[in-house]
Amino acid sequence: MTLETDTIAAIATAPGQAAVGVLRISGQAAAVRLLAERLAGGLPPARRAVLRQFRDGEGQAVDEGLLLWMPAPHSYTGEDILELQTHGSPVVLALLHEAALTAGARPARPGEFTERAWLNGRMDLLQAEAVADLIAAGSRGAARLALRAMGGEASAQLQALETRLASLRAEVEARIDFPEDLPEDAARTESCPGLARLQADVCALAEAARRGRHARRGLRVVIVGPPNAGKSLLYNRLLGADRAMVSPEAGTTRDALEAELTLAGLCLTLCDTAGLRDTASALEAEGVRRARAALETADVWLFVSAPDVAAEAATLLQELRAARPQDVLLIEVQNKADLLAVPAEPCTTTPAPAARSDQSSPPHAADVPLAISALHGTGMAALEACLHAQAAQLDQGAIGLMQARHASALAEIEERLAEAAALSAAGSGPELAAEALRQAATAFDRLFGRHADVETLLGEIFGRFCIGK
Ligand SMILES: Nc1nc2c(ncn2[C@@H]2O[C@H](COP(=O)(O)OP(=O)(O)OP(=O)(O)O)[C@@H](O)[C@H]2O)c(=O)[nH]1
Ligand SMILES: [Mg+2]
Repeated sequence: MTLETDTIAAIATAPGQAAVGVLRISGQAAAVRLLAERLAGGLPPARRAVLRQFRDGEGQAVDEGLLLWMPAPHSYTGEDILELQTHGSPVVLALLHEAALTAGARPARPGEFTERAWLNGRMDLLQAEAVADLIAAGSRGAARLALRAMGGEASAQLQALETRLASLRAEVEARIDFPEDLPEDAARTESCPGLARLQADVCALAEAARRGRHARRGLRVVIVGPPNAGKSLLYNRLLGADRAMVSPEAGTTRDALEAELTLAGLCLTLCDTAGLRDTASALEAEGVRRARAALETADVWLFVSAPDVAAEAATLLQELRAARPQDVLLIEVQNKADLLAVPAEPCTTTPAPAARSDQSSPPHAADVPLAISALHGTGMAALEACLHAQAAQLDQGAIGLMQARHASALAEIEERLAEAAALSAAGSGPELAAEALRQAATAFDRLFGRHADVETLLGEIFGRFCIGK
């Protein structure tokens, strides 16, 4: 990948009228100096905002505003950067952008400023991706994670693991090259205690990355249960809006409805589904199919039962408990508490699982179902607190490795390390284990964009950015 050194220009602020607009230019010193002369009467002192008149391509004044010059190498891109802060008029910005192009710049591609920052060593690829994650963050948690990743937290943790893998590889390669220098039992890789520890730490990082992806997209909560349990009314109640149809007729909901919800700064996607049952109606059966598909993408199954559908609910709950994947949380609520003769117990919030990676204790939120009434709104605060606690729990221990490519690289590393461990445990000799470890190292290279077909990857990564970033 070679660095283009031509001058790029872009309107860095969002389209439309605004208080302020920014035209950003990056390039070599001489070219940027020339552009500063044409557009703003010359360079200002470095890193100091000065008030200037801005001129279009014909030398006509079009606005006045602040001019900033950040000389290389201490700038965002590592090149000279010029920023014109204008009034946020799309016309003014377009005229100045055009003037910059006439004076020798070319329009920047999406993410090209950040791409140059990476190429100039101002940040690594993971930090560059975190810039896009910060811009796209939909919740406080996701923004915080992205900021930490921009500061290099995720990169540092990965680099530490990569260094440990490198010394492990050196040890295993030595067993191939100099077997005679080693004690007999040392010819087996399993006598590398570092391998098991590395496996455990990669596994922990993959779990933290999974939590990071959750924080990025927010918790996905799918409301599920038998027909007529009050799922749609609960959906409406949680959203505070009359979105889903509610009726006493069983089998009302067919499509899976979806809406975003923010609970005290935590972003959730809430999904209402058709009641699960065997049915002769082709239309309702399609609804059931969609409901089951929605369950597959959920982080939380919010199971709703009610006294008037207790028998169906009990059978269904058994089925769901057995089918629930390890990393999906099941929250059980008993709706229509108002129908019970005895007033509902105060709602029990269920402690969220201590850690999802704890294989021995699968997360299961409720031993006692939360008693609620979607009709009267009782128990809602406890249910919201339960969802909130669960989402906050997921944010804890998360790391800003939020892209699908991070997950697949980490999975590949886990797989290769496991392969190396299995091979050595089987006494296969160090050659095969060395090859598995080499493949794990290649996955690290891919994470940092050091592999041969990096161009395609960069196209994918930076193509997702805004223009001007
Ligand atoms: N008394 C009482 N009735 C409720 C409560 N929640 C829902 N209902 C009633 O139960 C009936 C079914 O409610 P829905 O929300 O349509 O039930 P659903 O689970 O979405 O049903 P399907 O879409 O058919 O699967 C409606 O008549 C609601 O008014 C509640 O808390 N108390
Ligand atoms: Mg419904």
